[in-house]
Amino acid sequence: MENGTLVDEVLSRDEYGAAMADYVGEAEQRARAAGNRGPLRFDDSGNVHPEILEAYWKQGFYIFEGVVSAGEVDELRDDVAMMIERAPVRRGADVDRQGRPALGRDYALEPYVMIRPLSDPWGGTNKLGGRHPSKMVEPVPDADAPDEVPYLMFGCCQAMPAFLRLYGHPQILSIAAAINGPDFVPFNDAVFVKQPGLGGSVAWHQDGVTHWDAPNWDSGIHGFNFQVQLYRTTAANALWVVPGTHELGRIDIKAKVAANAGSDMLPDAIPLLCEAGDLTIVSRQMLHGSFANTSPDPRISMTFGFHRRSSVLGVEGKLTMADTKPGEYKGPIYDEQRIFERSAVIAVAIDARRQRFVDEEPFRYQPFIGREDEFRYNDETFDAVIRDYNTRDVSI
Ligand SMILES: O=C(O)CCC(=O)C(=O)O
Repeated sequence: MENGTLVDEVLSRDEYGAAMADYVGEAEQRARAAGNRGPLRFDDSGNVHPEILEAYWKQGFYIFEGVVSAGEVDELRDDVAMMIERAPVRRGADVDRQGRPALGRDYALEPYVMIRPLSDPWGGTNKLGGRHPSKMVEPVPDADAPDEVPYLMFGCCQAMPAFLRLYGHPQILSIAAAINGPDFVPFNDAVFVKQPGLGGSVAWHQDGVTHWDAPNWDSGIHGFNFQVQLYRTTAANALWVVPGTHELGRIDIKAKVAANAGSDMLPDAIPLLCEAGDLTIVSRQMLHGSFANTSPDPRISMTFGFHRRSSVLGVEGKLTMADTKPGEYKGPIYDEQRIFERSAVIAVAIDARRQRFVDEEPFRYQPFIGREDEFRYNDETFDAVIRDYNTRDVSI
């Protein structure tokens, strides 16, 4: 079968894989040519190497190889496996597949987004401010697939001790500081779950919804997202990006797909090919998305983002999961208190990590320097800072 418009076709898992094969093969070559990858390097003063920052700002993404150790990846895999197992059996259910209480029934926010296998829950909807205007191809899952599977899992710092420790990773936080300044502010976090033959697609989109028309708009104003990969990614299951699009302002994605004969296989996109333990950074202004995972390989992406303080302080939150038309949602104003409370998760995460990795030099997070003792990881701070922390996310 030739690559082309597949949106109206009913394709099995195998047929879809075959229809994507040429496109995927060519994109892999483009990905290898794009570079922008390698180990995290520092200059003589201990700052993230300027060549890396230059490469990030030029293309809007970077792949840091081997940032998270194999042992830590194993701990993360165990916690993610637990969270997947404890997912409600379907939307709204109180029990998991084995009839046990599903995880998170006592959380302020539902931690699971459940979807039909291989579906695209957001494309062509008003969800998340309508930022996914075009529907992806939805292949038909195998007959024995469950009715619903986890797509996204939230509340990671509360649900998974290994994730909380990852959130305090000194090298990862040093990249955040190099890009968004030492007083950087957290955005949100989630696990993108792309199980083999089941994982849904994420329609092409740009993340930011707030500052596109701002007089001080620039290519970094909506911040960035990190992803730590727990398994090797392939072109068939990876996150894809269109390099350089973080500099272009708001893109007419519908028109772009229409100009591509209606196909979601955008010609200039590349997959982010990683090994387990690699860390990717992607500007939230990049055009990015992912295809339904019809492949035999899992992708589990621990995803968490950061902003510049100036992009969020005094700014009204405009991003919501709810079904609202662009510009319709009125969120909270992010004042000093809100930002401090959400940032405290980083301070506690740094201490949780210090308690586990005793030989590692902890990251020094500027807004909490001198207040470290108030934010040690213990039962009290778990209740005060971590429990339901994602009700305080800073979403633009
Ligand atoms: O990992 C994916 O497939 C999608 C990630 C994404 O859309 C994001 O991080 O904003």
